[in-house]
Amino acid sequence: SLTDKDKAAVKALWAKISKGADAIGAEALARMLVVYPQTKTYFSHWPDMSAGSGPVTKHGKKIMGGVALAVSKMDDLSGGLLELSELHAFQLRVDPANFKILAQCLQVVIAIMFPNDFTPEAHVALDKFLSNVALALSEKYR
Ligand code: ZNH
Repeated sequence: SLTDKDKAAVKALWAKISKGADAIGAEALARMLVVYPQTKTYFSHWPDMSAGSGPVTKHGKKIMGGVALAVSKMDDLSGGLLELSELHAFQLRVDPANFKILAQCLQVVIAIMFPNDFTPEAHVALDKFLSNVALALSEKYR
C-alpha cells in the first residue's frame, strides 16, 4: 500500500497538474478508446467517441472528478471510492481489467502534458496510487 512518501509525492504532483485535469481526462479517455478499442463497448450509447467530441470531453472531466476524490481520500481509498466501486460493479458492469488500462493512459497523457513534473519519483508514486485506486474500485466485484 501507499507509504507516506508515496502520498506526499502524489499530492505534490496533483498540485501541479490538477489545473489541467479536464484536459488530461479527455485525452486519456480518447486514447483508451483508440488504443484499446474493446473499451468502446461501455460507451456505445454515445453519438461520438472520437477525441475532442462532446461526450469524451464531458466524461473525461467526470473521471478526473473521481481521481480528485481519490486524491482527497488517499488514506482510505476503499471507503472513499465505495460508491464509485458499486456503480462500476453493479450498474455499469465495467471489467476491472479496464481500470489498469485507463491508469496507463492517464500516465502517458500526464507524461506528455507535464514532462517536467512527471519525474521518475512522481511516476513511481502515481503508478502505485492508480493501482490502489483500481483495487479500491474493484472491491465491490465478486
Ligand atoms: Zn468510470 C462513469 C470515475 C474508470 C466506464 N466513472 C463514471 C463516473 C465517474 C467515474 C466519477 C460518473 C459517475 C456518476 O455520474 O455518478 N471511472 C472513474 C474513475 C476511473 C474510472 C475514477 C478510474 C480511475 N470507467 C472507468 C473505466 C471504464 C469506465 C476504465 C470503462 C472502460 N464510467 C464508465 C462508464 C460510466 C462511468 C460507462 C457511465 C458513463 C455514462 O453515463 O455515459
